[in-house]
Amino acid sequence: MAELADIPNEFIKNELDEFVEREDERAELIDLYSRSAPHLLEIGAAILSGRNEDADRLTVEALERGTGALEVMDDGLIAGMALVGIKFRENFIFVPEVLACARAMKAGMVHIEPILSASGIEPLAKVIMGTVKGDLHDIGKNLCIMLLRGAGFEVIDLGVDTSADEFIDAVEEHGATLVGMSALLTTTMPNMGRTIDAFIDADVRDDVKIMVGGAPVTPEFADEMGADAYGDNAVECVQVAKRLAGVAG
Ligand code: B12
Repeated sequence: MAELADIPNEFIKNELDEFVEREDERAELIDLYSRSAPHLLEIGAAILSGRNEDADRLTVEALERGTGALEVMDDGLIAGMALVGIKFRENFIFVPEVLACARAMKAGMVHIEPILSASGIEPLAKVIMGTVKGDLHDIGKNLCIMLLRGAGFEVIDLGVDTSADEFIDAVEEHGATLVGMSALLTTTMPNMGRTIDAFIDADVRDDVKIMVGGAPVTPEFADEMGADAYGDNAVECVQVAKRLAGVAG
């Protein structure tokens, strides 16, 4: 089993040691960070300290030296955000700091997106993606969109705070066959169910397959709301979308 001393970045090591108290989270993060390459942990450290120019530069450098875009995203950008999430939850940092970290993450993601999205092939299916009404979190949704585009889906991004009517209108306007909803707050999760009910009331529920995700969402909750599928992360989102669209892989 990996130990704190195995993490090849002093700043990340100290932050983890100081701020992560839960044993399960400590073990999981120690494992993740000790496996990550030092140049990727530097990206994580830049995100954690909200240094967007460094996140930008280090991401470019990592890609230039041949590290795969997915690895840079998982072991650099998302890995940095994992510690941000814990510090925010435990009230060690507050909204302005989290926004600075999210901005740094976006500065890195700008370089990942075109690589993951590069595919000149006929779209597998059209997907409408949005964060539900009342919810402004979009980092996870945007990651899903990047990977969906990279896998060959055409994605129409409705952004955040999306009403049921906006989802339904977009499906009709674009002739989409898949809908993906994201929610990060327990208070906005029920809006996924309300949106599904609105699809039923508008008599268009059978025209689309609906997938849901976001940190507080569970497969059981997805089932109860009447969604067709749940995905735990961006990679699963693509797998689920392929399954719902009836395409191989
Ligand atoms: C960044 C962040 C913010 C930023 C958002 C910036 C942005 N542009 O998104 C800001 C500062 C604005 C913010 C605001 C708030 N936040 Co906030 N935020 C976070 C934080 C730290 C990280 C979220 C994140 O981006 N995670 C990283 C991404 C990659 O993960 P993800 O979103 O889960 O997405 C992955 C999967 O879930 C999945 N997925 C996501 N969507 C979908 C969709 C489909 C279809 C599929 C298949 C999969 C899928 O794939 C993604 C990629 O792998 C979380 C803490 C946490 N650990 O989650 C709190 C958190 C979500 N926020 C929280 C809170 C309370 C708030 C505020 C209410 C705070 C306040 N007092 O104002 C406001 C709410 C504003 C609003 N109306 O939405 C709470 C929610 C608690 C709860 N149980 O409801 C959390 C959990 C923090 C905590 N207290 O522990 N927040």
